[in-house]
Amino acid sequence: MVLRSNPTPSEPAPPGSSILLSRRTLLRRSGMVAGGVGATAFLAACSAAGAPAWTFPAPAATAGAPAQGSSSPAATASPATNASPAASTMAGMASPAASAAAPVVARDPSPADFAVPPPYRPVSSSVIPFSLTSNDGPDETILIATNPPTPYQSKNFGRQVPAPTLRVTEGDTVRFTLANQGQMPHSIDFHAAQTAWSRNYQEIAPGGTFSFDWKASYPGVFMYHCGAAPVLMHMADGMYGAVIVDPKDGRPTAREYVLVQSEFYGSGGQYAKMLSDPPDFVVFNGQALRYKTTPLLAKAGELVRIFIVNAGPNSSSAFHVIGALFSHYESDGYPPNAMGMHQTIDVPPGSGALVELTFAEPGTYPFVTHKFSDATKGATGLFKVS
Ligand SMILES: [Cu+2]
Repeated sequence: MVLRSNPTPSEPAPPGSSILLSRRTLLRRSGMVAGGVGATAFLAACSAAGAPAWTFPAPAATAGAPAQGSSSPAATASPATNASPAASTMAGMASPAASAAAPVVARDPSPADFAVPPPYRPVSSSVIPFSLTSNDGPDETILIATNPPTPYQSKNFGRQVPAPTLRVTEGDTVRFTLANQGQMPHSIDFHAAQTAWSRNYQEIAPGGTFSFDWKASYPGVFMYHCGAAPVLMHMADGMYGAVIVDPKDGRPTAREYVLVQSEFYGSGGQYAKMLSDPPDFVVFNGQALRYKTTPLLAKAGELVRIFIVNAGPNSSSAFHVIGALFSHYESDGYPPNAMGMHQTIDVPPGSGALVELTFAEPGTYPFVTHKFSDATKGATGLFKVS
């Protein structure tokens, strides 16, 4: 199926360096992240898709032994020059010791229209193909925050974090294929599927390909992720995405968004940091404060539906929209779980939810996890309602 074929309703970022400047300006106004803009980062190039990329000096040789033999820059010994966790990450990436090595390019974690899921369609009489690549290594560096610009060496599906959203309909059969393009084993775990872990969720060696069919028996909003050991690290490094299974008869017409909440620890591959919690950044759709700079759009009076997945790996989401109430809530996005008015919903790690709301009047409405330590670390965005 074609993924994310809808035009995005959020405002497109301006091209070239103005992307960075406008983001910085807006972030300063937001006052949500402390610290200045790192002088060592600069806008380097635009990808084919028009997404901005940032280039950082190469990291120094690693000084420790990161988990799983990863060559993560996380273990560099550069001292932090600033108390902010983001600034220490920058310091780790920007060690002058490695000026002869190739610079690190950090790209936008996910497409600009990621928040807009593909449209509903009726159940298909044929099998739905869904293919992913798994990736790791220095080429998979993403920008998890923009103020200051903060690179993170991800592991990912489809070269993006979060991974592509799969949307199918109750009763569909999915033919899934994983091609491991990484340098370490990866695997898949679809929470929407019912199949033996020992059969279909096993690790695939680098260069390997694996395929299996599964049936979307339950409508809902589900997480999928890599389950390769250590699973905490593969998830925290970015290997997760959302599956939306629509009920057979669809849902009422609404403006729809998908939000995947997740956490980042250090600059990639820092297993001890992931184990000890707390995170340095908590984000929606791969980057801190992404939707403060490019708000999600809506109109007063229209029905808005949000599919939420909390990829964790450690923190629950207390999802809340400031100035609005959810008129409808389904734990796991499962229609029989439907409940009425909620002010804040709990989405545990590894879980999903569906909420619907209607904005009463034009204006700006922040959305957050009401666990405010996490909201302050980047899990804050805006709805701009006309
Ligand atoms: Cu993996």
